[in-house]
Amino acid sequence: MATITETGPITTHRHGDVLVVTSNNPPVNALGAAVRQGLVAAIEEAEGDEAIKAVVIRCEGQTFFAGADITEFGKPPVMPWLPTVVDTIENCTKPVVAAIHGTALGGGLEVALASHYRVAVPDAKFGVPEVKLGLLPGAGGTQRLPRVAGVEQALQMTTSGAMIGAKQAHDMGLVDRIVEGELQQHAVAFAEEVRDIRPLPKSSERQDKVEAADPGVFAEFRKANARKFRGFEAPEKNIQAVEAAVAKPYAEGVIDERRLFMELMTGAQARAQQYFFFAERKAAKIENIPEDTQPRSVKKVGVIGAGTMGGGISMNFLSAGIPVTIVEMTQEALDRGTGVMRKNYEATASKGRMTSEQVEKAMGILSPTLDFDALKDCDLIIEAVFEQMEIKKEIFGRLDKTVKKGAILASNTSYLNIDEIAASTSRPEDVVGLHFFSPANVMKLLEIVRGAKTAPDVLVTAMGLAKKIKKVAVVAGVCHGFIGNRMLMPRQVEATKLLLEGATPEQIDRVHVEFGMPMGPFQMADLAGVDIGWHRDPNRIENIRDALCAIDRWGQKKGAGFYDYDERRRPTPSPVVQQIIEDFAKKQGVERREISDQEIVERTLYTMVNEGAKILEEGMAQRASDIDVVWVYGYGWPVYRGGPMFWADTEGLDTIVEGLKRQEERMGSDFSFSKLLLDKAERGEKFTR
Ligand code: T1G
Repeated sequence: MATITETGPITTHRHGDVLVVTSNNPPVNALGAAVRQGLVAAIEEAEGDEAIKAVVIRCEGQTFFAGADITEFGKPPVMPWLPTVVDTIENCTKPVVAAIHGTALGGGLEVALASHYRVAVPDAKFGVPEVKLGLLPGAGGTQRLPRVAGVEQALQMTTSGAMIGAKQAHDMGLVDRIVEGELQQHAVAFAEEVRDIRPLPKSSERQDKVEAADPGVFAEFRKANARKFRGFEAPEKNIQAVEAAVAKPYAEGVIDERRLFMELMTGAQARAQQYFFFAERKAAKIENIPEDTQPRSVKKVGVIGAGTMGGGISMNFLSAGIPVTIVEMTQEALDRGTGVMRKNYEATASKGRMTSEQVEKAMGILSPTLDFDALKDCDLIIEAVFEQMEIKKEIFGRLDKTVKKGAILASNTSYLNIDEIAASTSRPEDVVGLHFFSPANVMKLLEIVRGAKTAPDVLVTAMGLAKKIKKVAVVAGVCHGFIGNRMLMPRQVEATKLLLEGATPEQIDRVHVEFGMPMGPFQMADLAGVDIGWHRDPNRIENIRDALCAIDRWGQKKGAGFYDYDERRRPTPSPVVQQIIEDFAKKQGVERREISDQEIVERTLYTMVNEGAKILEEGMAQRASDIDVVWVYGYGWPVYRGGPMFWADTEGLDTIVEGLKRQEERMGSDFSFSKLLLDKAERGEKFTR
């Protein structure tokens, strides 16, 4: 099998009368300029040699093309651009077969769609995740996908960016054949089968599925997804591009696609979401540890505490196939905890996101026990008990005496000092914080809290485990609240003071929701529980929160908190709460006044940026983009704004400083400027560019 040509990452081999075109462009065969040039050269070679009767396009390494090369974005385009490449493939006069393994994503799926046929291995995945980058498939994907897979599937895939499996792809007509075993061999055999079939099946010319589309599908789809797409620009433009595929022939529709793509590509949201794509991956890199640090082996996990957090944490490991020994103090607490875990799994299964076998498999590797010593051979133990330092120190002291050497001892504490906890053991180098966010089996964020003595391999192990349990992990330093909750504090302090000064819970929440947050500070308090951290003494009323808790207004779970709730938990402003606020303001002699939305932004969002700058200057986060990853994944910061620090750069740090200066007097001693923020603003620098 002689190598006929090599154009950069693309090589071609002759197999009989089939030309096999191979891309070898690690790590994910991104469709960079050299790959695009090589693909066009390969098609020209096929056209120019009448001995070649068919073409197979395949990739070496982990995956078929995973999309355009995102690192090229924002740089001057290098020809040929992808639309030209895909049209060259489709216009080849000989059948082109795409041989797919791994993840055919974005431009990769567009290359496959432009090919006349597609064969795939059973575990191949397909998707058009451009919407996650604030874009749309810009190389004919919005025009070919509806023609091949149908309009509804195209709408789902382009606006969610979610991957689908090979079977689903085959059932919708996206894949012609699923092949077991040697993919290249099967693809060549398939090419031999179809080599003389004419006319060639061109996706861009298929009209049956777009003509069959129900005209009302677009309005229904928009209505059904309005909440999910709120604030985002890309989903709507994906829908418009698919609408063009229905309304117009390919040659015209693709012009609409190009226009819509450029509108997105040049917009702020795409820049923010592309920044975030790399920010998320950069968070996995741990600074100041030896490059070759190896992870410890973790085959068995122990969890102490079967409450909401302990149960949720356990589920993450069980779902990844890692056995968990869960310890409680009483049989009743243990049974309740494991019962909740099973109920959560069954709820997931009822939504079709898990099979009942998977539920039994997960629950089957859970070992509930009252015996603390059962933890002794665990490789990682995560303490998830009451947020009280003395209790945690006592537990870590017991762990130190009980568990094998080399085990990692982790606390799920959300505020407390990991170094102090570590000091209650003889092995502080094995102690780390693993701060999960509630509900722990759902929220993707994990803060890995690096103690002063935490060993490098403990951090590397934690980071590797995070990926295995599908979490996005960020390394945080030891300070009160680490990264996320620490930035939450100035927001909560100022939001509460604004209530006394004249704002209402619904005004403050509205400002945050309009900004793009899923909910505002008071809606969040009602959801999480107004009573979290309350001293539980109804006679001790020192602030608005005490006053609400004292009359059982603990939030949604009590049907009342900062808001009143109906039986379907729909919130309405509460005159009782308003009266409590006004009484408090009077008692404290606070002069109430009209509060502008802008003041709310400056005192709750700008102060978060200031706190983020302090976290950076104290070395409590490795980089500004890590702070953004925490807030997008931990609190729902709108990813189309990139995260607090990226957003601050977009606003301009001088604007942030000016706003804070306007509010400095009102904020009083609760506020002090970050020196780093002032210096960067002064020098016209940014945090994230
Ligand atoms: N371009 C450049 N680099 C990429 C890349 C891409 N498309 N995808 C991944 N990488 C890098 C990534 O930064 C990391 O680098 C390494 O590869 C491993 O990635 C016209 C315009 C494919 C599922 O959005 O979803 O096509 O940190 O850690 O967990 O319509 O990467 O090692 O230096 O994520 O195994 C559309 C994005 C582009 C796919 C693999 N495609 N990538 O996951 O590895 S836009 C995407 C992924 C487009 C056209 C439009 C995942 C993956 P480093 P990783 P992984």
